[in-house]
Amino acid sequence: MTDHSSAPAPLDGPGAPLQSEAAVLAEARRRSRRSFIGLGLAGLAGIGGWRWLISQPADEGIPRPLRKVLDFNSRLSQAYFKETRLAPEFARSRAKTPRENGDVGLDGDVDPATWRMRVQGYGTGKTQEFTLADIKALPKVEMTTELKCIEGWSVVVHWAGARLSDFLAHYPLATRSGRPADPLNPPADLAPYVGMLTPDEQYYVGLDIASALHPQTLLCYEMNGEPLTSAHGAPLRLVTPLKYGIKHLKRIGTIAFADSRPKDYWAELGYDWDSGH
Ligand SMILES: Nc1nc2c(c(=O)[nH]1)N[C@H]1C(S)=C(S)[C@@H](COP(=O)(O)O)O[C@H]1N2
Ligand SMILES: [Mo]
Repeated sequence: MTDHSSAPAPLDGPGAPLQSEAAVLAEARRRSRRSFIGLGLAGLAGIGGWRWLISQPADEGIPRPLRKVLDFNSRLSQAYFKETRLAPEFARSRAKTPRENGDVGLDGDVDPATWRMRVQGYGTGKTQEFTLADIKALPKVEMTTELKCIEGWSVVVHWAGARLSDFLAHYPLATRSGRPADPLNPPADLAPYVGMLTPDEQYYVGLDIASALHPQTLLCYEMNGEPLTSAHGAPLRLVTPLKYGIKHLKRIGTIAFADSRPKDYWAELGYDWDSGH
């Protein structure tokens, strides 16, 4: 995956026009040369520019010129994404407890003994239920990585859980054929996207399959050596340190695979769908 001339895997769904990786990176260089990359509102001179902007037709509720910048950022993070690129890891002694941030979908408490994770098979469409013991029976992976929030804070946390890729190798639910998902050799029948929802479906995230199968993407049940508390997502949450905190869905209820981008709570509010960093 070092060949920058080849187009990235079709992460944008069937038929979607995808710029090649080289084209996206060349465009990024061109834009940064012209100090264009942070365009946002700064590139629009004064109030006249703002009037022009808000008079533009809207796309998903966002004026089209801004939507273009968001879409461009999204393609950029896809172009930089490699399954071999790892988020930095830190000494465990640096780990701290993050603030309890975001409680959408976390009303009430969940009993870990009766909780079930429901996974809808891509091929069969049938839902299978898993207990916390099923997740804990998979190899336990520990890592000390940074949780970065779009609000501008970040904190080093020690996480433990099972790799989502190990789960999908063991329970072959992500392929049409029923073959195990292999992150190093993704078959053509692998689902291109994964969606996750809280049990009450109030919070939800979408991930491209490469991010889902990344070795640091965990179905996480421990934070700093202790079982997750309810506010941090007990009994099971997602941790995916190449993405901002908004993608780290707490209290997983349902996982489903999809052919196009699953709905995403913060993308609906205008954030970049990929939210990589
Ligand atoms: N169910 C759910 N998960 C969520 C959120 C939320 O509101 N509801 N907020 C997200 C955001 S914005 C961040 S920064 C992280 C924070 O995780 P923490 O509370 O463990 O620090 O959780 C993410 N997961
Ligand atoms: Mo966040």
